Amino acid sequence: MTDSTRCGYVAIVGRPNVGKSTLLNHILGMKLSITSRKPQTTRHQIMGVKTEANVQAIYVDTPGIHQRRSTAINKYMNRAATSMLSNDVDVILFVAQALQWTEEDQAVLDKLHAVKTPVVLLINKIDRAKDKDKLIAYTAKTAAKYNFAEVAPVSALRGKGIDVVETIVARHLPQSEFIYDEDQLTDRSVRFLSAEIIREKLVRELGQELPYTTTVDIEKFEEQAGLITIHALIYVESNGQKSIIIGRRGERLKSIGSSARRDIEKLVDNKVYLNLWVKVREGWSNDERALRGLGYSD
Ligand SMILES: Nc1nc2c(ncn2[C@@H]2O[C@H](COP(=O)(O)OP(=O)(O)OP(=O)(O)O)[C@@H](O)[C@H]2O)c(=O)[nH]1
Ligand SMILES: [Mg+2]
Repeated sequence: MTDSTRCGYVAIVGRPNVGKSTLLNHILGMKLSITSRKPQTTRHQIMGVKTEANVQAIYVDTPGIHQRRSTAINKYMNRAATSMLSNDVDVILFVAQALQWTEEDQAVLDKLHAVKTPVVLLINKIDRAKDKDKLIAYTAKTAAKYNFAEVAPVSALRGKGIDVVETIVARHLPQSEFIYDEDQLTDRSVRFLSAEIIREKLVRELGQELPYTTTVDIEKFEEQAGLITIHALIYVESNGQKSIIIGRRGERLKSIGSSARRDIEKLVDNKVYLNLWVKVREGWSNDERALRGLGYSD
């Protein structure tokens, strides 16, 4: 068994919004990590295991490494991502976006200079790059910025080039017994994933600034007679934010609730009753203690 199987850890890193979580979901063939058009959607490390034939790849999606704010939650997110660079991983997937190179991309790349792990450059969103000559030039220029082990153009959204990524990953995994059971997909609980789904709907529904000041805490998660009852608290930092989320006659909260419920039902394959409350907790996102109580602890 040990000489024929390969198993190891794969970190997915990059600046916010380049498509890291979309990539993980496509590889796993399920929606595990939440995604949105807004940067800084992922806040925690999310582990997803893909076992196929004699290869088990343990992917870890990370928050986009950024330099925008220095509040406690932003520091937590950057720590959650950069700790994967010093951890014992077997290969790092560095994701960049086709035809875009920003200071934030450069800052992530600078951190990679300190690691010895092989780094694979993935140029994502190639479906958006209509000018192929420009894409080729961009790829060559980006590939020359670092001693990458390999380079692959992909579209995480359309599933292009993902099989190539998996082949590259397998090549970098050591011969080892599987660490997880073959049918295990993640180490995250359904409770955690449900809170994430609610947060995804919030991020998708709300304006640019508000998602940073909201978080979701599951108060009750109970299964009884074929029904899962979930009571979730949405924390915000002011009354103004609370009324934005609730919306006119409660309509926004209702629509957030029903789309979250539908996704949670798919995840748990069960009927779900979801109850959402919005609560003001001033300054939670810049308060280390409050953050720990809300599940932001490393
Ligand atoms: N056109 C196109 N859009 C993509 C592709 N991959 C991701 N996206 C979109 O890019 C946006 C960001 O995707 P995410 O997967 O949330 O990005 P992320 O890197 O995980 O972002 P953070 O968690 O904020 O760091 C979403 O709107 C995705 O649908 C792609 O291959 N093509
Ligand atoms: Mg993400």
